[in-house]
Amino acid sequence: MRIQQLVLGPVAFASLAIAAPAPLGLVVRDGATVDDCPGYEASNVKKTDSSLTADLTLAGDACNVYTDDVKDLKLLVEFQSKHRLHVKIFDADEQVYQVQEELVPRPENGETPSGDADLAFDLVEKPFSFKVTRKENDEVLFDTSGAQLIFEAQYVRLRTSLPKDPNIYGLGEHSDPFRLPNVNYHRTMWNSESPFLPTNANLYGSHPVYFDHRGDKGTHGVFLLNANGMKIDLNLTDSGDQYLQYNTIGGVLDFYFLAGKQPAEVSKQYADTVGYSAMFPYWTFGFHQCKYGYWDVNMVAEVVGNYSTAGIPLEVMWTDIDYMDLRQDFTTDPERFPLGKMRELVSTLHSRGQRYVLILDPGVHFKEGYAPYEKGHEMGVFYKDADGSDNFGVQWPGTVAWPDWLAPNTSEWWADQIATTFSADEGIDLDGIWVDMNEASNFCQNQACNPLDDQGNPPAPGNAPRPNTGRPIPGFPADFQPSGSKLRARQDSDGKHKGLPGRDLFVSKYDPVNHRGGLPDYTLWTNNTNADGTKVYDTHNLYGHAMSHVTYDAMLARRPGLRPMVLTRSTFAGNGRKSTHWFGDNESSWEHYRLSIRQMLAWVSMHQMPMVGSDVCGFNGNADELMCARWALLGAFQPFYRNHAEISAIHQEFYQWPLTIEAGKKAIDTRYKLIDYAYTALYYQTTEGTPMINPLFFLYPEDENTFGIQHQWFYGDALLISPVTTDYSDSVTFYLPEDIFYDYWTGEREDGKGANVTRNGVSWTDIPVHIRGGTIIPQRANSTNTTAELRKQDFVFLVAPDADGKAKGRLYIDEGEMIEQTDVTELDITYDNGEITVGGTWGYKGLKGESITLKSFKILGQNGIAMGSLGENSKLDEDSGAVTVEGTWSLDGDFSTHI
Ligand SMILES: *[C@@H]1O[C@H](CO)[C@@H](O)[C@H](O)[C@H]1NC(C)=O
Ligand SMILES: *[C@@H]1O[C@H](CO)[C@@H](O)[C@H](O)[C@H]1NC(C)=O
Ligand SMILES: *[C@@H]1O[C@H](CO)[C@@H](O)[C@H](O)[C@H]1NC(C)=O
Ligand SMILES: *[C@@H]1O[C@H](CO)[C@@H](O)[C@H](O)[C@H]1NC(C)=O
Ligand SMILES: *[C@@H]1O[C@H](CO)[C@@H](O)[C@H](O)[C@H]1NC(C)=O
Ligand SMILES: *[C@@H]1O[C@H](CO)[C@@H](O)[C@H](O)[C@H]1NC(C)=O
Ligand SMILES: *[C@@H]1O[C@H](CO)[C@@H](O)[C@H](O)[C@H]1NC(C)=O
Ligand SMILES: CC(=O)N[C@H]1CO[C@H](CO)[C@@H](O)[C@@H]1O
Repeated sequence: MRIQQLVLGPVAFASLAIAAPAPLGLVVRDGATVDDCPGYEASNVKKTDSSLTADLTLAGDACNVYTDDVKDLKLLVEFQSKHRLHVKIFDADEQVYQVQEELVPRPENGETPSGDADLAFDLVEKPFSFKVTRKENDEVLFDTSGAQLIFEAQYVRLRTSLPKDPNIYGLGEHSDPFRLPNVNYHRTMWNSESPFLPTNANLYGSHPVYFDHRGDKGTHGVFLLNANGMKIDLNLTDSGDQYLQYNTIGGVLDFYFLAGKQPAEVSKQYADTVGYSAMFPYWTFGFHQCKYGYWDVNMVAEVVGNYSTAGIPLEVMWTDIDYMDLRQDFTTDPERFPLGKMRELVSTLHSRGQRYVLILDPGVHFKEGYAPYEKGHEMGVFYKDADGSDNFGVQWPGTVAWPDWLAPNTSEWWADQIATTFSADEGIDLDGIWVDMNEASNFCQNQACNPLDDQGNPPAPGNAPRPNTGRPIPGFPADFQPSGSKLRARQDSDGKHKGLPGRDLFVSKYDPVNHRGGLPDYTLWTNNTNADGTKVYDTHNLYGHAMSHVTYDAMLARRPGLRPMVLTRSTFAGNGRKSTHWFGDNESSWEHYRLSIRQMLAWVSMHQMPMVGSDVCGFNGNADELMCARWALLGAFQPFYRNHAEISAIHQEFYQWPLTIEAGKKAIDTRYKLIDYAYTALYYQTTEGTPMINPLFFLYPEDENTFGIQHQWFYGDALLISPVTTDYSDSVTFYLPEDIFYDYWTGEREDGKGANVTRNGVSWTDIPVHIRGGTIIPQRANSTNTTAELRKQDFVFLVAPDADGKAKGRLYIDEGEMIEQTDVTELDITYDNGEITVGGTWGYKGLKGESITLKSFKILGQNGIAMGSLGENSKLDEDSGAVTVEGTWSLDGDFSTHI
């Protein structure tokens, strides 16, 4: 085995330390700048009914500013559907990197006759430029004539002009305003571990798609399918003209223009392009708890027990890297998290209707006798240095080898590890997997650091203060009780850290402004070669995307037929097809409480990743009672709802403070009653692309007051959430569009005037929520301790009529966990001035005590209705103006009724 030659020590270190900067093969013309670049000339233009092709030739002397200009390019234009225009500019020799189809499958070309398309494509031959126009109103959406196209080996530039003060959104992942700044603003795409989510910096993922909203002139989307490092500028020219400019360090220009013209139609068209989100299990809507630093399996059990004792429903318990033996994937710490007791923990959770999720990191500990490494090495799954030895970096366990997710054996090797370690019969029967550190994050800054020297970050030593485990843990077996078997103190090995002197080796001459430093800094080296011959220089931004998708497949292989739940930190466009995401390592601050709203808006509505959320109450630093109470309510109306904190932070489980107990109970109670509503919204996002979280302008696209709103959102399309966003305040000023609304908590009607409304005295356990008139919200009558219990509760339908006395809603019910669903119920519920009609497909019959019974309708806004006009089962509540119609309707066939 090769690892025999890679013993720790000075010999291996020397061979790494003398590495020289990679030659870039530059032929730079002295003093040339981008302004000297000649652009291209189009010739040989050929058109068909639904396409156009042309040759592009460098239109003068090469400028070779950053690397050599590519002389011959090709242009391909396809009218792929009525709404989607594909424009691709690539090298004639087709040597330049293009994103692998297996990582981002391409949409089908429907070969729509150009005459039927919403968008027009116009070409100027010399100097080459093109224009995309919305035919209906002649609105120019994209026009590249303002600057020459530059296409070099390691620099590609394309600029489009934009209208003044445009409304541009998307281009994640970032922590910047939802509506992006237009002047002197840049967005770097280079996936990197980014603790504390700095602003104006590249974060963990790359989603090069933007939405351009032009009010009544429509909304369109522009997706650049390019995974290379890049910097996108939004700025003004010297003469004050607005532009957006792409600067990539490689790859081709592969554009998809999405016509809209409603905002949610762009979302759908983007899903048609990069893929629809996976459907996630019903239980993923439950409340999740995690903390780095849960010392041992008893402490994990105690957290679960403490939630029960406090009467706060906990659906999913998580464990961070604490559970591993010396931070190694696919192991359990024999003293603190012994396998036998872990199995008992999981079976206890399962018997109570709860779930368990564990973390995995990509870096595989390089250690003799460690089977996952030895097996992976034998199967050739790791990146290799030029001399054929494994390439190393440093993650939590110390020296690690990096899996190449594109190598032929990697999926099988990873799936085998998962199947064995997480086997239901002999391992830890977990329900979901969390993949972290997959940018990939490398604790070695650069090649000056010797990864073989790093001994990793072992858990705190056995004599460190540890929680008293002498307390009874309610709901857990004898083994977990004071009289049960004791856990031994961990037997520590000596740990030591190496300093990281700085030295860049791989520099791209065009600087895309990575906030972590040079391209290969703190990450897997960019000179690695993937099994398919492509370079990590080009595929860096796809690493976490590939890992999470391989993990999804492994989870599916482990439990065929069940929808996998995979949470990933690093992502690329289209990642939602298989994964969920949290917003990374934020901090326990009001600023990050607010930030979570605008991030959620972009992820769900623009990046097609619906199952997302932030670490509730914040990850780094100490939360406090007031902020955590507000955050408990804020998180309850975001799709993924997990409280998570860092090891050195104080405990912030909801049961820690009186106000968070109260806020947590209320938040979870409300969230659970609404789970079927949210699950229905998720289902339609996965099938129709309509976002389950709506920015305000999605529903009021012509109301300019909504364009910049980033502290309010629609949960589904009916519930407007307007949290208090000022630090330690009990007052909130929020916007109510000109429409009919009802207060969710009191049922009272509150008409929006297209103006701000201020609410004072919002208690720490309260959050303003409004129902938009014209909607019907299916709810469960009672909340419960788990989502499994919830499914046994009856339904109630909440009707919020619009100005015409009408409303509609949908309800989707299935079994909750299987990928293939055969017996599903899909209802259209309509209300029209007293008449209620429920119809649709009636497949779901209810399993093991699950309810498909509807107990009541509640119709809001009926103040002043004549009592005599009400049926015998109807009652008016004079205070709120709600009429309740009681009854027993089985949701197994069409029916109608009246109030
Ligand atoms: C924006 O334009 C100004 C003026 O030309 C320039 O100084 C600045 O560097 C530009 N910013 C970006 C991000 O391109
Ligand atoms: C669980 O609750 C007990 C009793 O209040 C407390 O002493 C203990 O610290 C709690 N444990 C955890 C892990 O929060
Ligand atoms: C929830 O309630 C059910 C029914 O009472 C019970 O069987 C289950 O153990 C409870 N689960 C939790 C997590 O409390
Ligand atoms: C895949 O693994 C097998 C052993 O299971 C090995 O013989 C084969 O060489 C590996 N393939 C590659 C490309 O390394
Ligand atoms: C990448 O660079 C390192 C350091 O210079 C070198 O040791 C390694 O062999 C290179 N990898 C490849 C695949 O060339
Ligand atoms: C509402 O208030 C916000 C912030 O206080 C302000 O930026 C916005 O312009 C106001 N909107 C309207 C319609 O007055
Ligand atoms: C809700 O729970 C209460 C008691 O907890 C019970 O009496 C009632 O029947 C439940 N309602 C439904 C619709 O299940
Ligand atoms: C960007 C930022 O605010 N970073 C801060 C996050 O919180 C930690 C402590 O929790 C500070 O040290 C950082 O400065």
